[in-house]
Amino acid sequence: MGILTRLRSFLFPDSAPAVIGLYGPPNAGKTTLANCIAADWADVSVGEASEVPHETQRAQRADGIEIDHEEGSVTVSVVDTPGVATEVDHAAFFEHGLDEADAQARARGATRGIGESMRVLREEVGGVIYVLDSTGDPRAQVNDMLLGIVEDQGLPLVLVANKVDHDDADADAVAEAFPHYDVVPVSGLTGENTEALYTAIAERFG
Ligand SMILES: Nc1nc2c(ncn2[C@@H]2O[C@H](COP(=O)(O)OP(=O)(O)OP(=O)(O)O)[C@@H](O)[C@H]2O)c(=O)[nH]1
Ligand SMILES: [Mg+2]
Repeated sequence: MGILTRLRSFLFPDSAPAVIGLYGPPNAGKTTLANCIAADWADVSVGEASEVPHETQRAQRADGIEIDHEEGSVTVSVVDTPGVATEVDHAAFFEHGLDEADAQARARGATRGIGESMRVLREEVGGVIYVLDSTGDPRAQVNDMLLGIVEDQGLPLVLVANKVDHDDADADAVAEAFPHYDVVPVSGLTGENTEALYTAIAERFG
């Protein structure tokens, strides 16, 4: 965090850095995108990504992410949250090579994680980046309860159509499914189009 930003936060606590939560279904690429943002601006890592769903089981936060944009700079904290799903079936982990005990443990951790994601949404975040996998059905990936809390709390939201580097990606389908939201197509893996995300972060959360 820059000296001026710190001084401003000290003198004007209301202008304390925004806390942005990355939300979305398991495997949408939240942790990969959080790592991309944190590496671009603070040279830190947020967490481990994995092709096995429900890898993130605790909210993990990076503070002092100072993002430069045309008008100046904005400092935010980024919270990578556990994937939110309506149900967690431990048998789904067998295809990833987990045995019964490991699958049960991962499912328990995933369920706890969903509770933590919701708590953080209610108590800690001031803005949301909702991350969808643009290779899948957009509507099926959105959790109505989560979106309801976002709307009830009046939180600003940016919808990310992630994984646009993938051959099966269809970012237009995400924009068509959610015409009332700002949709930013990106790849957290390759960094493609992240400048547009940084502009959206500055405009919506700055
Ligand atoms: N092609 C492609 N793959 C991606 C991208 N982002 C993430 N992935 C892959 O998608 C899988 C899931 O990534 P994560 O970042 O762990 O996803 P997550 O949303 O944090 O998942 P949970 O923690 O389980 O909720 C991993 O295999 C990543 O390498 C992307 O932009 N493009
Ligand atoms: Mg994760």
